[in-house]
Amino acid sequence: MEIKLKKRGLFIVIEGIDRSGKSTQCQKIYEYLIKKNEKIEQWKYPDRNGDIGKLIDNYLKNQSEKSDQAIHLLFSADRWEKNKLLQNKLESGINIVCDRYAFSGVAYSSAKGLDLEWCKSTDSGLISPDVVIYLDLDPKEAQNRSSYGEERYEKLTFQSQVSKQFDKLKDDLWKVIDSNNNNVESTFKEIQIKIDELLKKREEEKDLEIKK
Ligand code: NYM
Ligand code: MG
Repeated sequence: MEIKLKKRGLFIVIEGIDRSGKSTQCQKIYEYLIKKNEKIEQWKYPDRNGDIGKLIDNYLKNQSEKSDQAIHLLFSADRWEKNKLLQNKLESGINIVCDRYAFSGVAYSSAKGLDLEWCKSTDSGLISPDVVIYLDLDPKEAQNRSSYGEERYEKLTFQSQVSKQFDKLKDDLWKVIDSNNNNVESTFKEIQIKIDELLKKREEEKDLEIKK
């Protein structure tokens, strides 16, 4: 009998409007999993260091113009470029915590008026996350946070529209966390519960695999 251990890493995606605290929570998750002796990497989209990411970075900093469709496709291409690598990492047991993913792609582009289904279609077939942790923040509250307004998209009316589009994407995979209180620790506590649950589930699946 061949014993095949199912040891796929968890793919944890963090989503939210700008300034909702995603990067801080990604770092907290990273540190938490390191403490648990898990293999873990932090990823972020857009990947501003890559070839495609550089084009996106220029656009976000208002140093270049692109049509809404073209920039949507670039964001999507940025994810496709790393999809195989992501798959390999997960299959080798590395957990990935990712700051934004295709949900941002759909929410931001459709907030401009592009067709929601078209926006979704360009990411169709990418690896699905195990959970989408959505940091829910009132766009008015986001305005008061540091560095707000430096990049394209960081305007109240647009962020409110993005928030409405995110609402349309929520499903059973999502864990929505109210982060209006701006309390890093209490927000993380809720995330931790979800992560513990996923780790436990994965262990149980592994046990099942061994018994088969
Ligand atoms: N963004 C991000 C998109 O419009 N589409 C996407 O697919 C992704 C991943 O880029 N305002 C937007 C959301 C942000 C901006 O992200 C850059 P960040 O996390 O602020 O660096
Ligand atoms: Mg931002």
